[in-house]
Parts: sequence; structure tokens; C-alpha cells
Amino acid sequence: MASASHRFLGLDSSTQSLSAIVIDVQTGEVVANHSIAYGARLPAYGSPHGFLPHADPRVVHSDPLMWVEALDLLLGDLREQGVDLGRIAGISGAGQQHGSVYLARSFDEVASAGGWATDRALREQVAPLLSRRTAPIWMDASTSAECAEIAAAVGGDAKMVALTGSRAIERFTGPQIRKFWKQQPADYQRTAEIHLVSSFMASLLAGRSASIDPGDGAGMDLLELKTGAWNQALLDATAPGLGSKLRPPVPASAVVGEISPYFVKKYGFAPGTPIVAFTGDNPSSLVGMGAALPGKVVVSLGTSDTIFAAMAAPRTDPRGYGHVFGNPAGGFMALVCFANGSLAREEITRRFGLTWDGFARAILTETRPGNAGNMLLPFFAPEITPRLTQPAVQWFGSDAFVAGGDAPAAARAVVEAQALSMRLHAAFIDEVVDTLLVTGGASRNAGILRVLADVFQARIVPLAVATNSSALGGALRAAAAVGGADWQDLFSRFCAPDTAHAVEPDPSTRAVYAELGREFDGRVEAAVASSFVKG
Ligand code: XUL
Repeated sequence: MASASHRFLGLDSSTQSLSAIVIDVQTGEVVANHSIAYGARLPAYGSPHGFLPHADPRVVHSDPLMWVEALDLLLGDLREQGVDLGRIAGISGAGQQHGSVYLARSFDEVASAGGWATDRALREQVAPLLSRRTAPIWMDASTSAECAEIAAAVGGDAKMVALTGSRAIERFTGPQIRKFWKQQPADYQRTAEIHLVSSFMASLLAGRSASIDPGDGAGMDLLELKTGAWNQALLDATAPGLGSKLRPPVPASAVVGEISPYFVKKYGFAPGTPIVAFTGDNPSSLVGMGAALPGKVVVSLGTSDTIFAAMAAPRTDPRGYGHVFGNPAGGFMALVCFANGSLAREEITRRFGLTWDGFARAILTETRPGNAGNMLLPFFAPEITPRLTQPAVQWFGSDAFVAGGDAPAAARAVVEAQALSMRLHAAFIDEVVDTLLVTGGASRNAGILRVLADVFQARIVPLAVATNSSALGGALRAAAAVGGADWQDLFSRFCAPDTAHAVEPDPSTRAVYAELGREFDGRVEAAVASSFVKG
């Protein structure tokens, strides 16, 4: 019987990988923690970083079949590692936010027709369902025209922010859907169902249509924050008949289905294992960091960098960059997203031939706070915050630095710029920050943590258990929703801070970074043409 077990599975379908974490809430153990990196394991999709190449840097899509195949691979690996999936009592998870998948036949139609065949790979069965071959993802910045149209139709961006918690944003799903309708009206017409990455993954597991939750749904420019329901004016402003292609949202704690017989037969799950609504990777990470109750601020260093915090009442960003999403544990969360996260850090290591240890050394021992006047605007790809629809890289400082001949200064410069940008653009969250929790691949890099501590003048604390707080959040959410576990109890057991690796701020750097912040703000302002649509 599934419910007699205390084990829960959390999944995270993110930009570059699909990850799984299994926790045991009785013993407090992380039983399994495993990832499939798309670039390494699924090279046939031509997506070394999880997305497809495109001549226009603003257009970023992924192949949803890569995510489907990764699910089979991941569960196969877990089984091979001896993880008994029959003992899993509940599943939840997360997906990269905003990305969308378009189906000509809904998952419920598949279920009515008998569900997934157990003797054929899932990928083969999902391929004929797609009405759009690729999925636009959060890195896509190609919908400025559609954003302006949607915002104008509902009375301007200030109105959008008040209604949805965000203005009309290029990567958000509504503008992406509108672009699809404008460019491929016949394919839009034959689309029966539109999913976010999160609800798509949940639907695959359930073998039927899973609804979207308000955590991820608020990243679509379609959901009304106050009611948690789709807003009819926004649906109408986005594309005709859109309401019939989206299932009504459900609370994040809702059970959206039971594991499909395909996974029971193939991987040994117990029949009837419940699937709790999936959410966005950031809302899930809020839970996985033990920060879902107000009072903690999280920095997530991933493909994108994000800074977020739980909020009791929605407080919106007057600059128009930040977002308010549903908090899966109740209430709301604020988030600011930076597209040039690890991709920008990796660009510097690649250009200068630095290892990650060398990168940390450059910051810790070879350069000083303020970087001797060297500053970089590290927008190697179109940026979300500040809003830049084209790459914009600028080097300021010594001749050697500007000419690309100072590797240590370049390492410090990319991280100082990222930290200053976070501080600047997250000011509206308005929490007293004396501690920042960090997660993500780069949260183990001592150089990066040092700069964050000094720029924010805050203690920086990584998580002890796992760098993948989003997958962990999925497992915790399943434990709370179907196992009846208490949040505080879960947080104290699975989200303990790794105090041994905490980094304290150096107070003598406060003035340097106050001055540098003003300089950075001025340079950023100069680089950005304002695009806020007035009502
Ligand atoms: C958040 C955002 C990204 C994606 C991918 O708004 O666009 O953080 O969720 O991680």
C-alpha cells in the first residue's frame, strides 16, 4: 500500500536537466538525488544547454520530447540504482517557469482512449500529440510587440501589475501564446490544450490532464492574483478561445491524479500513487529552501539567477521588473529574475580558460572589493532585469581589462555586477536582509558567496542537504499535501542551513559597494531604453 510508506519523490524539470530527490520523512534521510543533464545524456536533441540554437538570439525554444525522454531515463536510472519506487507515497515537482507545450489532443483524451501503452516509449506516444513542435521557454525575448498589445488592451502595464503581479513580459506565457496565434493561426486553432512545463510533467506522470497551480500560473500574464483564476479580459486580449485550452487552476496542494499504469509497469510504482500539482521551479525552491514562511530571502544561482522571498500580502515592483507569484505554502512570493546567471559566469570561465577553483581564487585572493575600478555589464544574452532585448556587454576600467587581458578582474567583475544588479532590483521586496539563503550549482563557490556577502552586507548561508532545492521542494510539497506533514517540521529536518560554509560580510566594504551601486545603476539606466507601456 503506497500510503503506508513515508517516502516522497520530488522532480524538477529545469532548463539544463531533469532532477529527482526522494526523501524519507520518518528517518529524515535523502534517499536519492539524481539528475539527467540534457546536453550530456540526450545529445541527439542538439541542445547542449537545454535549448535549441536559433539565428535570432531573442527566440529560445526547447524540444518538449527531450523532457519526455529524460523522464524515462531518470526513472530508469533510479530503478537501476536500487531505489524502490514502489515505496513512494506521493509525487510532486516543478518545471522551469513560463515555458509552454501545445497539444492537439488533450491528455484527458489520451486517458479516455486507454492511456499510455505500456510497451512503447513515452516519447513516441507524446510526439503525435504536439500541435507545436517546440516549446518557447523563459529565455525567449521575442514577444515585445505582443506584450505591448496585451498591455494596451487591458489599460496599460500599471493595470497589468495590479491585476497579475507583473507587467506584460516577453517570456511570460500569455505573450508567447499570442505570438503563436498570430504566426501560426491554424496550429493555434487545432491546439486543444496548453500546458506549462510543470503541468506538462505532472500530466505525463498521471496520464491525464493536470491543472496549473497559482505559483506557476502567475507567471503567465493571465492569472488574477486576487482570485487565483484566469482573468477573462486577459484571456481575450491574448488569443481567441484561449479559455477553452486552459484547465482552471487548482491550489498547489491539490492532488491532480494518480500515477499512470505505464510507470507502475515500467518502474514499479505502487498503483494509485498520488500526484500533487506541480509548480514553477522558483516557487518550489522557496519551499525547498525552508523559506516558504515570510522572513527569509533566497538567492538561487542557476542558469538564471533569481532572488525571492515569501510575502504575506502582495507588494508589487514600481520599476516593473519584479513579479508576484503564488506561494505553494499559501500567500504570495516576490521574485526578480536575471537571465545572465550561470551562462554569464560560464562565458567568463570559457573566455579566460578559468576553472571554478581559479574563478574563486581570482575573487578571494587576486582582486579586491570594487575591482580597482573595473566594471562589466555582463549581458551576454538578452536580459530580463534590466530589460534588454539584445545582448549588451560593456567593459569599463583599465586598458588591460577593457582589452580582455585581465582574467582575475573579469571573474570579480561578472559576480560584482550580478550581485549589484540583484541588490538594486530586489529593493522593492523590502525585507530586512541580514541573512540570504543561497541555492543552485554556484552556491558552493566561495568567491561568489564572498561578493554576495559584501554587496548585500548580509550573512550568506547555503543549504546543507541539496543544491537542488526545487526538486526537494517537490518532495516536501508531496509530503505536506498527501502525507499530512507539518511545514516547520519538514523545514527543520530537510532545510537545515550549512553554517560551516556560511560567509559573513566584511563591514569595511560597505562604503565601496554603496558607491559602486550608484555607478552601476547609472550605467544600467544608460543601457536601457524605457519600454514601460503607459495606460
Ligand atoms: C523566473 C524565470 C526563471 C525560470 C527558469 O521568472 O524565468 O527563473 O523559472 O529557472
